This record gives sequence, structure tokens and C-alpha cells, in this order.
Amino acid sequence: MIKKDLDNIRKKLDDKSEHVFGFDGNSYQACGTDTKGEAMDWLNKLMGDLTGYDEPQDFADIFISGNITDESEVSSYVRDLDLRTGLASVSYNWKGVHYTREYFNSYPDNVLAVHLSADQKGCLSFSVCLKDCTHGTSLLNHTEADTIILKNTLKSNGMKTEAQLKVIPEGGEMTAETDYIRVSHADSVTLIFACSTDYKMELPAFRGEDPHEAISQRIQRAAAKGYSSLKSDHVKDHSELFSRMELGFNEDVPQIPTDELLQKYRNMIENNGGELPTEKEQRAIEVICYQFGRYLTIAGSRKGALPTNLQGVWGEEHFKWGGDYHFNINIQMNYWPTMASNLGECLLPYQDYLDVLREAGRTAAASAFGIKSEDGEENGWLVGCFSTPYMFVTMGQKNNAAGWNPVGSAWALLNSYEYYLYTGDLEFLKNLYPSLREVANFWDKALYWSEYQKRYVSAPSYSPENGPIANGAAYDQQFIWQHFENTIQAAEILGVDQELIPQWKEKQSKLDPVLVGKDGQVKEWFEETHIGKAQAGELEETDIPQWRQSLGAECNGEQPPHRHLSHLMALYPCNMISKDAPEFMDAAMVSLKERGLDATGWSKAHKLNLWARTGHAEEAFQLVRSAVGGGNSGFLTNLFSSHGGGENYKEYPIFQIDGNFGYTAGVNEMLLQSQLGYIQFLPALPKEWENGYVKGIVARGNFVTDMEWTSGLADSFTITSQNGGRFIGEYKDLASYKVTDSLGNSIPVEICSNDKISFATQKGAVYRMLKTGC
Ligand code: FUC
Repeated sequence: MIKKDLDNIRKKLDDKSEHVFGFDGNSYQACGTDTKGEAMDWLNKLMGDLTGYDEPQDFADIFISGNITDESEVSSYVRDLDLRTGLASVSYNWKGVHYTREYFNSYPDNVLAVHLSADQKGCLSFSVCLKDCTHGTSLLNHTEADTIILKNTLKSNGMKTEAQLKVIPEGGEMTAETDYIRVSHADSVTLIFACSTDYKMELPAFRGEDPHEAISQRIQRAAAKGYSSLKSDHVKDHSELFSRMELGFNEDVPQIPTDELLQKYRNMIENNGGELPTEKEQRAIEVICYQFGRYLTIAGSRKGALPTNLQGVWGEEHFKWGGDYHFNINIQMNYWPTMASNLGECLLPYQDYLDVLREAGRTAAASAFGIKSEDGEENGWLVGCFSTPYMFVTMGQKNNAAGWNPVGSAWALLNSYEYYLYTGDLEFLKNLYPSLREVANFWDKALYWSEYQKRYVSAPSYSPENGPIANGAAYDQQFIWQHFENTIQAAEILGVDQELIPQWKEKQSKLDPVLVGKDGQVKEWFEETHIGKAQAGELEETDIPQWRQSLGAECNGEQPPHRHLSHLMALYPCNMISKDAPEFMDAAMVSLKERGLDATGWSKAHKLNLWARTGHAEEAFQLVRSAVGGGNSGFLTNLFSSHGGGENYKEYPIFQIDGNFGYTAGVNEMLLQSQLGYIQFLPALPKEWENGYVKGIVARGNFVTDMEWTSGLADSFTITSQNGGRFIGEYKDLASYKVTDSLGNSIPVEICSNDKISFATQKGAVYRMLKTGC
């Protein structure tokens, strides 16, 4: 039945006897949610529903109520987050006493610790309670000696939740009431909080042990360890990761609070007459926003936890778009900066999640394409646009074309393969490979030979949230091409499945993933002629139905250029379009220009990465500026990225964390690229960053790189070759740089061109390339 439905819609989309895209252009709205029309009715036959699809919710609040009734009596109030240590603090003066609160979330001890202190003895008096936010069915909130215990059971799926808060005062008295604890006249107080659920990332029930024992033990262990050891272990753990990379553009440490700094930057972007930032202040906030993306990676994505969702782990109250995992760009973008920013292990939760999603995704492959995996078989796994910690098992959701995202799994695995390319970790590759092969085999079977297009196509396909349902949207073609490429490479590295390679190559060679249109643009759809127009068979050229129509973004009745750049995936995050393939690069530039520089927060981040790949530093830098100073469509006052706002997307000023991660990834791409088999140093350095340094940025092949530059020209590059292997690097006049090992001895270098050199490296050795005359 599925196969018949699939065949019918494929043929219909290829039938150009009446309509350019197979269906009457007026008959469908094929974009975003609540999609209607004939094409959608056909697609619905292959799609699932969001039954049981819920969203995350807040767990509990810790309330600390003291004696301050008049805020005006409080002075010198400072709230602070130290990105280097992962310590947050609040301090203030009240009635002649200086109070400090310090907070951190410890990965090694898996607790949240709070320390309250004052500069005089006996000054801490407050009560503390836990407030349930789950609105579950069996609330239990009581104290047991010095500990508050809060338990509940979720209404939606019966999941058990539990939190415990232990109060450890020094000096003074402590009284436990029914559901809160009162502390009087203490010198200092430590609060230790731990929470958990009986969720386990395992099909089919996703249930593990009741969390009570584990939480109690965690709390006891942490209490026995004591605050200062908890803190030093946390700081060690966090700062070991954070300090691996440094970036500076000759800025000074700003002397004003970050919100004021950001406001000055916004004044500059908005040209609103407000106070302007100095050059050094501009550089400072650009760097802070960069490092904030690294901080969020460390704080939000560690082994043993779920990967970051649309709000990371910082969502609150109503989670927009269900706070889920969106696989048509968002979750992948969360992991774009991880490897180059020297935080490789933070990608592992994502991989662990994909390993389980793979099992669930076989059901989606069967129900949408009729490609079944009986017990023990691995015939293909798919994820549509949406998933959750419970693994969504069908493609998308009826009446929402955005859900139809058959390349979700191929794209997701691109991030995973990159982990291997950066680390060279063969064990990781061996574990990953079966999943790569499974998706390659799926597409080997699922591709449809289009007589009309004379190529293999993904059918039906949908270019994320833009235009009509069609056969062979560039987005799908590009990811499938890249997936074959990576899988073939992996099979060759591992020396396996040699008999499968020829057929993968055969399919890959007939995908034509990048097609150039009449305006010189990369075509988003096969039928596209000029930008926004399409033609097929004997039919006349028409407007592309649903082109640019989505999310109600119009401004004065006009739709802005679309926020997705799905036809440019071959430029970033894939690498089929590159400076080494100029005919495609020119087309990519035409398409990039069509999309303009304005966009939602995450889309600006994608554009930043794309422009960085073109080597056009000034356009990339304009995106840096409009992200940092973009307010509702850039960084909010607390530095979280916002989806929309401004003139377009008025109803969408929503915190969405991929904009943060995408920004950090984009800055990495401006400083160093390595996707073409060699390292490009400083490939898109704007004049505003003409003086600076980077330490610890990572290139594929596991070359950890330090760079210093002055007036836009590099003084030196230092690489630590973590894996050994041949180094190939490119930079203006690199052949004239002197190459030495760590003892200062010159080493033999192969000069490939004025700008490109290559040399053999030893595992663990350090090499320096120094501008001659320095
Ligand atoms: C994609 C985007 C939207 C939003 C949502 C979470 O569907 O098109 O702009 O970011 O994900």
C-alpha cells in the first residue's frame, strides 16, 4: 500500500502535462504547519501524526526568602557569570553587610551547589523551599531533617520526578517545617540540589529505575565532600574544557556590565543616537558572544545526558516549537561549533541519542517508504523534522509539510562523521559505520529514477519550509550525495563493504545535486528557472507556488527572502561547493545575495557560516554585527539568541539556542577551515579583526592550531599534530614562512604553491610556521 502511494505521488510530481510541479499551483499551501491542498493530501498518506508528542516542562524552583523588604536599601548589586569557571554569583550590600551567593552545576558530582555567605558572622537568615512546576498527579513535598524532598508523577506519561535539596548551615540554627527549612543567624550556608526522573534512553518504554536511591546517594556524597571540594572539582572540570581555546582581537577586558556593552553595540547597529561602543568594546562583545557558545556547549551537552534541544537546557515555561529536536537544521546547528572549538567530547550525547533514534527510525522508514527492517535487519532509519527524548517514529506530522524531511538522518550523521574527521578516532568510526551504511543502503533503494529529470531523485521531497512539494529538491539531493561520499570514505578507511561501494557510487554519480539556474543561482528545485520562477515540459513559466511563504513573516504585504538556505547545504555544512569548484561557488554567491543579510537569529548564523566559506570576510563580518547587535533577531540582553523580531517575524522573538551555536561555528569558519583536505588559515578575516590571536582551534586531522596576526597578516601559525599524519596548509605566501619543529630546527617542506605547503608530522609534535623577517 505504502509503495503504491509512494509511486503515485512520485509519478504525479513528475507529470508535467498540466502543472509545473505536478499539482495545480492554486490548489495547495504546502508550507509550514496547517498545510492544505491536494499535494499535501497525497503526502499525508506517507506521514504520521504527533500523537503523544509532548514538550519539556520546568521541573522545580528553589525559593530563598530573606528579610529584605525594601530593595532600595540594597546597593552594589552585581550578578555575574564567569565563562571560564562556570561559576555564577550574586553579591550586594545590605545594612552594612556584604552578601555573596555563588552557584554552579557540577558535572563530576551531578549536583547543583549554592553557597551563601556574608562578611560578618551570624547574618544569614532565610527560609528555603522547593516549588513543583510539573503539575503532576502525585505531589509529595516534605522535609526529612535537613533535606527537602519533592516528588511527582507526570500526568502525560507517568514519568516519576524527584528533587532533593539539602541545607548545610555553618553557625546559627536550622528548623525544618513541613515543606520548607528555616535558617537563622548562620555564618554561611551550602545548599545541595539534585534531581532526576525514571527516564532511560531505551526503547520501547524509556523507563529505568526509580530515581530516589541515586539522588539520595548523590546528595550524601556531595555533602560529605563539602562545598570547597565540590567547587574545585567543578572548576577544574569546566575550565579544563573552556581554557582549551582562546580568542582575542586586541580588545580590553570591558569595564562595564555586559548588558550595557551589548546595548552600546545595538545603538551602533540601529544608529539610534545612543552611546556608541569603542572599537575595543566592539571586539570584546564579539569575543564574549563567541565564547558564550562554547560555554553553552560545555554546560549543556555532556556525556550521559540528552543532547541540547531548541532551548538547550535553558528553556522555561512554554517551550516554543515544543522545545524538541528539529532535524531540518536546528539540532545539527547545535553541534556545528563543537569540534573546531576543541570540545569534541561534548558531541557524544548527540551521538548516543542518534544511536537510539536509529532503532526508532526504522519504523519511520517502513511507514513512509515501505522499506522494512525485520528483526535483526538494518534496512534504513529516518527521522523527519521532529523528534523528542522519546524518539519520534514516523515521518513528520499530517498536514505539516515541514515534517517531511527524509534526509534528516543523513544530515544528522554528517555531524557524527565530522567527529571522526576531527579526532581520527577509529573506534568511534567503527561504531558509527553501521548507521552510515544503513542510511546509504536505504537511499540506494529509496532513490527514484525520474524519467523527466533524467537523474535519481529523492521523491517526494520538500525544501525546508519553502515552496512546493517536489521531486529532487536540491536540499535532499545534496545531503544524499554527501552521505554517499562519507559512507564510501568510511568503508574505504575501515576496509569493509567493498562490494557495496560501486552501487553507492553509481547512485551518487546520478544525483546532480547542484544545478545552476537562468539567473546564475543554485536552483532550489529542478523546475526552477529564474529566481522565484519555474517551468516544465511544454508549460509556460510560472511563479513558484508557496515561494517564500511561511511563518507569516511578511512586512508591508511583502515576504522577505526565505530564512532557510536549503539549496546551499552543499557549501555549508557539506563541502561539494567550494572555492576549488568556482563555477558552483559563483552560483552559490548569487543565491546567497538573493537571501540578503537580514534574517532570524539562527538563519543569520547559517549565513555567517556560508559567507565564511566563500571567503568573503566583509559580508561574514556584517552578519557577525547583525547577530551581536540584532536584539530580537540576534542576541538578547542575556546573550541568548532569538529566533526573530524586527521588521520580519514580528511574532517570533523566541529564544532559540542554535543561533548561539551557529554564531560560534561561523566565527570558527572565518578563522580556520579544513573541509577540503587541507587547512586554510584565516580564510575570511575582516579588517575589524586585523589584529588578534587564537589558541587551540582544531582542524580536521586533529591539528590543534595557534595563530597570531597583525594588520591583517599572520605572524605565525603553530600546530600540534595530535594524530601525526601529513599537514597541508594554505595561507597567502605561506611558502615564504619558516617552518621549524619545537626545538627550532628547520624541517623539510614540500612547496605546493606560493600559498600552499605540506610536510610530514609526528604524533604529538609541535610545528611553527613563522613569517620570515619576524
Ligand atoms: C525550523 C525553522 C523555524 C524555527 C523552527 C524551530 O523549522 O524554520 O524558523 O527555527 O525550526
